[in-house]
Amino acid sequence: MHTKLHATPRHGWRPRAAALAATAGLVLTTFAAISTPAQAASTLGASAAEKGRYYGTAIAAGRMGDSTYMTIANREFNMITAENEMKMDATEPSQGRFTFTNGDRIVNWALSNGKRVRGHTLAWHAQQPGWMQSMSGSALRNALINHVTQVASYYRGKVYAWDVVNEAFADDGRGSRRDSNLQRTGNDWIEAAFRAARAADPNAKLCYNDYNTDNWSHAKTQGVYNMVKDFKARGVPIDCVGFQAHFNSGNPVPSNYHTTLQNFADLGVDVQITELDIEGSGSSQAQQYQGVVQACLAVSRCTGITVWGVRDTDSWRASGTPLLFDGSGNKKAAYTSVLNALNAGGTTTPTPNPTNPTPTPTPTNPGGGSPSCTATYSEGQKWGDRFNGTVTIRATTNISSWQSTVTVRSPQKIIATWNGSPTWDSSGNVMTMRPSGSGALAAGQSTSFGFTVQHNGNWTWPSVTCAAS
Ligand code: 9MR
Repeated sequence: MHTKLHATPRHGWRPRAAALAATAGLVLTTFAAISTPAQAASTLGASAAEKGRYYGTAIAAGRMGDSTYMTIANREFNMITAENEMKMDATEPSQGRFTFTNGDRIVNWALSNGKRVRGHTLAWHAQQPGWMQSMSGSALRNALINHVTQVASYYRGKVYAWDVVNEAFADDGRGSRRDSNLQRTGNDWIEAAFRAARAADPNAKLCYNDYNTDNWSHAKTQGVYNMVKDFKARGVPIDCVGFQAHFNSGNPVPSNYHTTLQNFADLGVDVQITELDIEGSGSSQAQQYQGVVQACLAVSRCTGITVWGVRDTDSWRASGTPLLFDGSGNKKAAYTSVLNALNAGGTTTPTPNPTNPTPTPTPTNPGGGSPSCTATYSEGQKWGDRFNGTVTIRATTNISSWQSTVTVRSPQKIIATWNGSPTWDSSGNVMTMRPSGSGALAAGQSTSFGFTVQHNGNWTWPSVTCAAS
């Protein structure tokens, strides 16, 4: 029905309204169906948001002039990682001199398009600036802590989650730490980096991020698990674990992925798939991509999935065609399987919420012939830290457009939206939602949009209003 509405040529309101009114019975039935939770979203980000999650990609600053790339990135993804621009060599090329130009290009584009940002990465044995590679001992430890502090402070308030430490475990089959100049400063270098990051940006989620940690039976997975368990036991600030998830035929998506994600989540951390790519093609690739979505949706603390690039040709492993769009920007079978798996939804455990009031429609412009509409809030899925809501906009007269305000109570925060174009007031508590296409509705017709609220302990429902023109 949305397509039909939007596709109608815009030449005057009356013929259009008459035509819509003539099919009012059909229209009402269709909209009733749309407002059920089974509504199929048409982009990865929107569909993931309906499940209280995100679907993201990595962006390279050097490709931001490519309009095909940017159009896909903007349309499909609602979480953004800088592929290289926020790493240590990029942000502190000489000691004490910080450069954020390219990181800022990506972060500002993401935030101004309503997307969130994963920061990648504050501490890593690779992609260190030359000056750091040759350092050791307490001088290196101090330089590391200063780097973490400066970069996390600079981006304070703009980053949803930081990969504080990247790839600190070895592939030695023993689950031990990787040797590196950072490791040689002392085994506590990882927790020191996490504490510095927490002090610099108390609201960012702090993640440990690694690869080859997807299979529960691998020693490396166990090594990371034991570190996270120890951190939680000793109060080291860690909020999440990132699974890079670089797969190929020699290292396929493990059948126990769900077990791995759930076991980590049970330690009291969020889990995220942070750099997903799967080499291959056709249905075998598509099935593996589907399996990753299903594993994440089955774990309520799996908060989102990021693919490591947009088109196959943008990938660090381009020859393995590991992504969701081909080199021309066409959707691959893998894309369709991801979208279908997201739309098929996941099972989550609702949290009891006894204090909610009964929803009351908010009439505006009651009576008279002036344009009017109502906004009705209904609750959606709930998770430990967040809940979804839907607002149904119903036209009480013929209207050519509408706008709706959604007010949340601090410390609540709206972290994702779908099926509308949001703007925000300066407090961040009041969102004004406008239709993303035509807002025209005939009297009695309705449409809906949705959003995710990170509740931070406050489960109060948002208040909603509607204004029509
Ligand atoms: O995709 C990144 C590529 O452009 C860089 O050349 C490479 C350099 O190390 O890093 C790639 O991204 C890596 C990520 O930062 C950490 N996990 C592995 C990724 C693929 O190498």
